[in-house]
Amino acid sequence: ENLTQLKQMRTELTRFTAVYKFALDEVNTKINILKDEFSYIHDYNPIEHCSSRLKSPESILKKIYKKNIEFSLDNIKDNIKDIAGIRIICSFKSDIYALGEMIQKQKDIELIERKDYIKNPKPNGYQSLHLIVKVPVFLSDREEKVCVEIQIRTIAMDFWASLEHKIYYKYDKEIPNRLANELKEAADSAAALDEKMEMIHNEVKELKRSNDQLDEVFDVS
Ligand code: 0O2
Repeated sequence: ENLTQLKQMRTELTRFTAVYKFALDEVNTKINILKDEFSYIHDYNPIEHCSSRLKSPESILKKIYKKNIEFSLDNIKDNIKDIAGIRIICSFKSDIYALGEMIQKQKDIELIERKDYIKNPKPNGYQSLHLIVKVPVFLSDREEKVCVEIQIRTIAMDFWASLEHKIYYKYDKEIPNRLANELKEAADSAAALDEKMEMIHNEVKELKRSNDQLDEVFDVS
């Protein structure tokens, strides 16, 4: 009796984490299709690169503990939305929103939450677009809707967030005020850099367009 129960628990736990891996694979495929389609069909690819990760059991437990939630698979499912996480690094801010829309519009994707930390950066300066979505995963005997967190940001935003993450942990979650201000200033510089690069990109795009038009005129005459 006990052995059967134990076996069942083990199967449940394995299945619990496995579905997040499947969901991650599904969303990764979606992103790769978009990326490949952009490189085959359009002459511009907005995706610089992407990465994905499954939250480790230790991190899940830590988060459950921090949020003061009682341990159960259902509680984990309902409260930890970033067990499966994907990060997409885009070239420009406008690409972030365009890509976010493309993902949201897909029929089998259900948008659960959208946090725009670009329009409303966190007080420390953190910028990113976060989408929490649910995707259907088809198993041998059932279909499960699984949460995936998608973070979309530019290279500059990612540069800042990666280093901030390191510094934050290095200082054991307590940064002196002066450094916090400097960190915020660095985030503002990153945002200014993004704006400048996008402006240059748009101007060159416009130049190319008028050059192409000129070429067309000469071809006709
Ligand atoms: P890790 O190590 O990346 O997994 P939640 O805590 O997720 O239940 P919350 O706080 O409303 O709810 O979620 P939010 O704000 O959308 O943030 C979730 C994730 O965004 C974090 O996951 C980080 O990856 C990233 N993030 C949010 N704020 C910051 C920040 O100030 N600096 C950096 N570098 N990353 C940030 P985890 O689980 O906290 O961390």
